[in-house]
Amino acid sequence: MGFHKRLRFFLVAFLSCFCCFVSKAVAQSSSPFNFTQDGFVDAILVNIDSEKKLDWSVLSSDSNFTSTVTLVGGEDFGRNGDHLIPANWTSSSTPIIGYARYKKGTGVVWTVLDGESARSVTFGKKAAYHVSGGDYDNDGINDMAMISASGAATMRTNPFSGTPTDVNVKFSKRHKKRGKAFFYDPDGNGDRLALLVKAKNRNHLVSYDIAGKRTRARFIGRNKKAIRDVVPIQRPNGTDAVLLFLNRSAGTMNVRIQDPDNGQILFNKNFTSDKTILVGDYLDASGGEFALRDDDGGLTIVNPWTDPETSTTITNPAGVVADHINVFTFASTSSGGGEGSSGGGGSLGAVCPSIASFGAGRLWKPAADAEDNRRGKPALLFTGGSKSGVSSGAKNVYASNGEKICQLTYKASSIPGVNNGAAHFFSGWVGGCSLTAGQMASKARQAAGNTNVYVQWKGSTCLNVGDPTGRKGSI
Ligand SMILES: [Ca+2]
Ligand SMILES: [Ca+2]
Ligand SMILES: [Ca+2]
Ligand SMILES: [Ca+2]
Repeated sequence: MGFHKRLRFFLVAFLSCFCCFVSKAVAQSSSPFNFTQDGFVDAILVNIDSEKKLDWSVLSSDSNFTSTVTLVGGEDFGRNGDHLIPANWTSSSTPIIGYARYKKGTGVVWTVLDGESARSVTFGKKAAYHVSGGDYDNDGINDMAMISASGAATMRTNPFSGTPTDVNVKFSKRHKKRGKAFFYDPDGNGDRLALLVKAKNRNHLVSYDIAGKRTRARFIGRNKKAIRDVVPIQRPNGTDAVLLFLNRSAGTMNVRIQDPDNGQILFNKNFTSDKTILVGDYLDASGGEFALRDDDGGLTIVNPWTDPETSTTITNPAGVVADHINVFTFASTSSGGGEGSSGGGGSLGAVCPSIASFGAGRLWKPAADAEDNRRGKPALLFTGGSKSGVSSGAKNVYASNGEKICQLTYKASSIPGVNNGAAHFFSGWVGGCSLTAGQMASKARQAAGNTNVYVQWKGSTCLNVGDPTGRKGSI
């Protein structure tokens, strides 16, 4: 009897889960990352296994993101710390997975899984912005782009299919330094490689098309707060608007969508979830949607094109959810915005203008007790007032000379309320440096002659960890 009861419970839970989602119409348009051929983007799911390797799958759009589809070759493809570059690399209708990794003496190596074999292309310098997800020549196949520290930029079409072609353009060095790289398609003629440049009064949007034609628009509004991400989002008419993901105070994020021609604000809302943002055509409603990863690990997909906007929540996907748009850099030190200035030492004061000690609500654990790659590696936890205002961006760990030696990345808790609802950052999570405390200490000694390290906290304040192999603070 007990067995039957349990079975029925599962069945009811399963059905009620299914009922709350809208049914999908037939495919309307081609999608940039659609494994299940239903016309809608699937969410990419990555897990790090105990050997630090990446296991890939997708949350399929045709199951309303409730079921996981395993990918052929998706087991152990890439490793912790790699940047994800899943895209239509070889055909406009078949997305494949891939990753980018910096290799000393070689450059940035982009590797994709073409059928059963991995293929690699070297493209881009360490300090450049690397942009994956754009299609500049509008053939439906993903292209590579990079903007180097000098502002010199290259769009490479057909890197893994046909004959690669490079188109070189030049942004100003100042724009590269102050800008966020992305791409967008304003008119259906292909993506433009773009920088959204923060300025005192108005932001500037500077972009190049594949023919090398430059456009520049002034944007309504300015942002005192840091711009976390800039991504394209498809409007109901099929062309792209520009979505800005902005830091606000106390764990609040602002999502703003603007018309790329004149900066007109099309959508503007604050969200208390301050986590990752994904963009894609996930739902049947026309135009693209954006998705936010919540505190409790759930994923909320928001359709910004209805008034008021509508949203759908997906419960706790088991892994890191990603989309096909990725802008990344391998620069080893970071300036104020946490993005891409070129390498070199500097001083601790440049990266940590103010320094605090570990007090209540802040905890440095030298060895996390998680089951996966996080195990035995440092974890950083914040609760209460020490947690408020802490962004979910990666937290850099610096040696005492200001050299970045590691980064910890945020992981939403799979068990709400664990450790008093603490925000967790790990060395061994996706995008983290994966060093143990002992390795961190020896890296700090190499850099600065002592084992003391400092970790970013909130705003421009860092916490003095001291020797990373010891436990600091309490929650
Ligand atoms: Ca799909
Ligand atoms: Ca594995
Ligand atoms: Ca292309
Ligand atoms: Ca849609």
